[in-house]
Amino acid sequence: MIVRNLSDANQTKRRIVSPDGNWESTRLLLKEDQMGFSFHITTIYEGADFQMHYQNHLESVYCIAGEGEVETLADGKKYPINPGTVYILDKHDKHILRAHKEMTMACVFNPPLNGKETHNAEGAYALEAEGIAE
Ligand code: 9YT
Repeated sequence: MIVRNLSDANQTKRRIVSPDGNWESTRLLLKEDQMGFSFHITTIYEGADFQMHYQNHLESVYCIAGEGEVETLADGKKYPINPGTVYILDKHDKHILRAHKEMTMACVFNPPLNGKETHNAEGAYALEAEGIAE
């Protein structure tokens, strides 16, 4: 069994701060754990408004706290996000995420992240990013 604690993980390389200033994420479970998915607790900072397109990954995002919206670019639909909302990018949907208030999200990625991923110009994560090992 694997047991980890968010406060402890925040003090390690599991915590990644996005260079674009929109979010930070602590990756509690990664590819090296060999579970077939990764699990992250992500903070989207208040006022963040940015586009993503996970061409290489499927992602589920559950809102624990905060308030915002997600917009799918293909059809222009906007969905409010509140605690209890989950959005599931089952079609590698290109989307915009907006945080009206700081949001705390639990995120699952398949395939799992390696650890150091941040978004490329298209808002995707590369499949072969660096891991967190020393
Ligand atoms: C909600 C979302 O997609 N945020 C991007 C960060 C991602 N969850 C990560 O890198 O951990």
